[in-house]
Amino acid sequence: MSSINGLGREGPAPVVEDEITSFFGSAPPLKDSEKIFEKLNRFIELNSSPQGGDGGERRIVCVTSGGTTVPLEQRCVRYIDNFSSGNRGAASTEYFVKAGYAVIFLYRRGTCQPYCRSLPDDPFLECFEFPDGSDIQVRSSHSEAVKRAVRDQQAAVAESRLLKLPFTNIFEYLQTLQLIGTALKDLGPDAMFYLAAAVSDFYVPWNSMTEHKIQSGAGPLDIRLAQVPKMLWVLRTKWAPSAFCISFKLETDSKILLEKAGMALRKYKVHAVVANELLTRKEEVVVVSTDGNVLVRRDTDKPGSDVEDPLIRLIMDRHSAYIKESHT
Ligand code: PAZ
Repeated sequence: MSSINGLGREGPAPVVEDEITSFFGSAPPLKDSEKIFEKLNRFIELNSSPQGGDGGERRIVCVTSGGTTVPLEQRCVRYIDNFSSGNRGAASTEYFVKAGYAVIFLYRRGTCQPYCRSLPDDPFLECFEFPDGSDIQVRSSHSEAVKRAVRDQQAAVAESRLLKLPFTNIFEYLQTLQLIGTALKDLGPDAMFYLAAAVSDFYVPWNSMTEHKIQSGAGPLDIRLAQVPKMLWVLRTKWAPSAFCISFKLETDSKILLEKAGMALRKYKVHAVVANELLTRKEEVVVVSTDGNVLVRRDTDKPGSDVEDPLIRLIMDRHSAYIKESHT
């Protein structure tokens, strides 16, 4: 067992290089990885060259969103999942785009998407109608919300401010994050990682996973889950060491939340940890950093307000200060 860059000897979070090598080495190949890499580089080039986009350089943030699944079979029939709806990532993406950032939205397929949060809950097909045999139309009751969502999403994509990359399982998530990390490395402090996805802590290594559907006739199921290597450390030390990095910590027990967030801050040397509790995560979060803890609350006097509105403002201010500091 060895540590990456020798950092394990100095820091409190030695990362076992063998574990990471073995994770990526034994993972099934990422489908379309070359196309993803091309898309990423084109997006980064458009947003970081002064001639591209709207003529100015933009900061780029990678927002991760939704939960990773853990397959139990290679030809996956069953998997372990988690609660994450993707609301945090989708809402944060909207606020980042509004503030002028270009966003790489690394999201779990089927979870909440930017600009779709205000759409009606009705099934998709019930949002449309054929009045008197004429062309298909959005029902008038939904038309404002649908128009706004389509307009905002299309503007963000047309202006190269939003690139969406999907994942489903833990392998695809970490492989794509590695591609993004490496692609953003040259942007130095102008790049940000905002890691709101709920990433599995345990998984079944691909090479110890059964190929076919697990048979129920074999009696009680006994599965040994390995620990997912802590990629945050590699992101911070290897993939994009100068990027501004925000991680998230979720707990259900408020008594340990801030302590765990503080531990993550020190261990992975991220610039802040956003601590939240399962039941109140849409109302308030605490931003934990070496400058102290800041409670961020949704403005309850404003109907329909999000906690992500003040949160992203705070994170952007911190990012600006970090960029300034990095250039002095
Ligand atoms: O996706 P969502 O809006 O339902 O929830 C957001 C969240 C709780 C997944 C996110 O704020 C978070 O804390 N992510 C990291 C979870 C963790 O690994 O501790």
